[in-house]
Amino acid sequence: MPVRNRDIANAFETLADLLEIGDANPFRVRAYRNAASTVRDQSRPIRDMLAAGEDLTELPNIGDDLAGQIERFVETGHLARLDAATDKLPAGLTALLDINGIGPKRAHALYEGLGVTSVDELAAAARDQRVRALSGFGEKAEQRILHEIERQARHSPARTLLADAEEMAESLLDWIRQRAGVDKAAIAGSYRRRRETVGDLDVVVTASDPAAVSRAVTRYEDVGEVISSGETRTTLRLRGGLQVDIRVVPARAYGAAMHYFTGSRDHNIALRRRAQGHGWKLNEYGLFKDDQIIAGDTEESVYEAFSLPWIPPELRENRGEIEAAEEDALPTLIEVAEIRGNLHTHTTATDGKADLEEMAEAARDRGWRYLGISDHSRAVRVANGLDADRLARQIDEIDALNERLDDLVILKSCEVDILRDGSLDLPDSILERLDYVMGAMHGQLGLERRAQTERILEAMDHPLMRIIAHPTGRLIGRRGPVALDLDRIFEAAARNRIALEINAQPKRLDLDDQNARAARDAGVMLVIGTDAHSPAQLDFMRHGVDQARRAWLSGSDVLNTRPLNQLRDWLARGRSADG
Ligand code: DGT
Ligand code: CA
Ligand code: CA
Repeated sequence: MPVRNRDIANAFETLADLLEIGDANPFRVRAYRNAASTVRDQSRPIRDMLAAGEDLTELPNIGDDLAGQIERFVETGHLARLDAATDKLPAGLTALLDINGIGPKRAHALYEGLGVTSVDELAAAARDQRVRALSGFGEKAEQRILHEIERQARHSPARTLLADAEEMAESLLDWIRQRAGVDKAAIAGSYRRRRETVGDLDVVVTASDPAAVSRAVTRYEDVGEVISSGETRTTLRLRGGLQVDIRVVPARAYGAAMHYFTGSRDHNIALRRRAQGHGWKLNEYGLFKDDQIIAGDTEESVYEAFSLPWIPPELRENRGEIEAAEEDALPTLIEVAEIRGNLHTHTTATDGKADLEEMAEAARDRGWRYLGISDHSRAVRVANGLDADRLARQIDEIDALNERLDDLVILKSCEVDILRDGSLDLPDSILERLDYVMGAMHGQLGLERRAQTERILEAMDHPLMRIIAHPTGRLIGRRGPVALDLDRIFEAAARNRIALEINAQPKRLDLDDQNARAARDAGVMLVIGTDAHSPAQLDFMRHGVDQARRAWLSGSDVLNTRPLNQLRDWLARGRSADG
């Protein structure tokens, strides 16, 4: 199995965690974390770079020693330092660090004092009241740990972020397509509907010899476990843990199978009910009338039998799509190619990995005409947020850079923190010099609903406010949305003409599909921002577009599909009189 960038980055991160738990030198720990993020941000496979004889020490954060370690890792599939570290401390300990309130010191104490090596063991120890006896813990800490473990279990059912599933899914699909006798292969299920997380992958295949393909897939290089295998259906678990259902179907049923396994279940049930109304039967083998197949080779044929146009998978959630199709009122969904720029990015001035020029070049490479630089403000200390002086310097730098650029315009912004009372983290005197102000909350996310809502509403009353970034603050699988009265937020956004973001980071996708749709229906302008902290993350745009499509949005509903002059008009118009 070739070593992927993700494997290298994960190994370095695990190593850094273990070193930290073992109380190693913080600079060493930092060095591994930085190396992990460098590797993760490469758009090309490191193994290809090595094969091409490229020098890894030219990458940021990679010195001779790390380059050597990576090279041996790619050759042997092992990171020797990680093997050595796991001889001393069990790798399972690193999962303890994901629990709020447990840092490296506590993880070490739990291991030394109680022999805890995993989250499950920690939960058991806490339930048996063994944790409170450890020095530095006590009864309160024990209860909080148990509470956090349970809370996390609720927020992270075993689902995989769509973006994390993608590389595994596409590699598997490519491989299946290359098997002898395979005609068609595609991924259906929630993956095709572009849900933000997937429970498993559902692969539909047509082939001349189904049994041979079903046997072959069990030998795919990334298989961790064969859960079941039959002539036409195979269930696998990939090494990363993701489960895959592979079904080989007859060519004449391919469309019906794609339709059935794309789901959603609720969409299928609604369509099946229509079939019953006609006295037909709809299932994964086709659409039948008196046991005669009347449609099923293509998805279009299935919809056409109901006199419906083909419905994009992103809409198939039984949220009104069948009715809309019937009235010929399906939206023309936004596409990545319509995106003309990006209004949410970071640079090395705060916690980004690339400087202004590098980000500008990367934006131009993506065919964009404008790039908004929106570094953090001072309240976000961990990100080295900007104060007014540093922001002023960045403004001058951007002005100078814009003089030299001719096919891209850098827009000046700031992701200014919305403080607890709804005031902004920087004075108006500096905010006035920006092309637009983007507000966001990073602290005090636990306020109760009324206070949290008032806080944002106050910020939205600021005359310079133009965009609210990641409005609910949720992190998928980790942290739920803050308590907010979104109806009031939408009403204020529509009234004050403030755009709400669909943040394109795969773990945020905030607003989510249903909230973004409700916002649009309330008259709110949406904006898709990558929140990119590196050039590679500019490619997150497509994840935001996926979420926007699930929200039924067209290009015209999204601010950053506009040409620059229209965007400038929109930003400048603010809440002035005319529409
Ligand atoms: P997931 O995997 O949890 O992210 O979500 P899906 O939608 O991929 O669900 P999955 O993998 O359980 O099943 C794939 C599709 O198969 C599902 O979207 C619709 C179809 N399907 C599964 N079970 C049923 C069922 O009981 N009735 C109907 N009508 N369709 C089903
Ligand atoms: Ca699935
Ligand atoms: Ca499935």
